[in-house]
Amino acid sequence: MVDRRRPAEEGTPIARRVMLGTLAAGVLGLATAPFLRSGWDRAVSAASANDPTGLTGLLPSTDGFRYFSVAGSVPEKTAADYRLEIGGLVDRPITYTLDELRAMPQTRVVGDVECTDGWRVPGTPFTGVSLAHLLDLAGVRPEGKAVRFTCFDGVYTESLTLGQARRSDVVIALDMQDKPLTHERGGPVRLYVAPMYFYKSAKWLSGISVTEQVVPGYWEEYGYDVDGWLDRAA
Ligand SMILES: Nc1nc2c(c(=O)[nH]1)N[C@H]1C(S)=C(S)[C@@H](COP(=O)(O)O)O[C@H]1N2
Ligand SMILES: [Mo]
Repeated sequence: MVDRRRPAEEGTPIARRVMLGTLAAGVLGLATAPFLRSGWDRAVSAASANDPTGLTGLLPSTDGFRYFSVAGSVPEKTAADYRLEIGGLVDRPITYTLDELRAMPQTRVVGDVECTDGWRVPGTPFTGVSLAHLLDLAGVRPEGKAVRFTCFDGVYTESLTLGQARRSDVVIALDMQDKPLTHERGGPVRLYVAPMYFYKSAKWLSGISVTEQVVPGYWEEYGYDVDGWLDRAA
């Protein structure tokens, strides 16, 4: 089901700009006091986790990332209860545990992270299983032309054409910056599509389904480009 509410964090650009300006003043002060940073990060995480409006998506964290979630609260998944389901137009549907994904060959992709809102974290390493490898194991049927991603937040979805999904810089990431993905960053498993805007990189990934054609994802229902290339000339 597509949730047609317009989430506050990307829906009100003017209010957002004003609030960011206000917050920036406070953050600049903290930047010179490193011992305070972890306290700030904790406060931001706690506020984000409890905020049903999504407005705390506006709060910057000190590593350059901002927390985004179109869902008000997202359950945390551990290695014990995490599952990734692969199905749709494949010969061998399968469900993986986190340990099984960790035991597979790992690919490290270093790319820029860039949100359409303008914030950017250059040269960020993501490590995990190449999506092409998972698709090969499942055996894409001839009529399969695209891939649809679903998330255990119960709301967000994304999509890629099969050609995009098979690129070597698209990874089912378990680590970011060489550390296990935190819940805040979409762990234990998120998609990372290095050549595209970060909205393509679905957090809290729970399902990969091969489809006959591209099914527009959550933001794409609001007009975002299905082909979210960072280089607009591409
Ligand atoms: N499940 C889920 N994935 C998501 C989103 C979301 O709201 N829910 N937001 C997208 C957008 S617009 C961005 S910029 C990044 C933000 O990732 P971050 O919270 O780790 O910074 O996640 C993308 N993937
Ligand atoms: Mo974004």
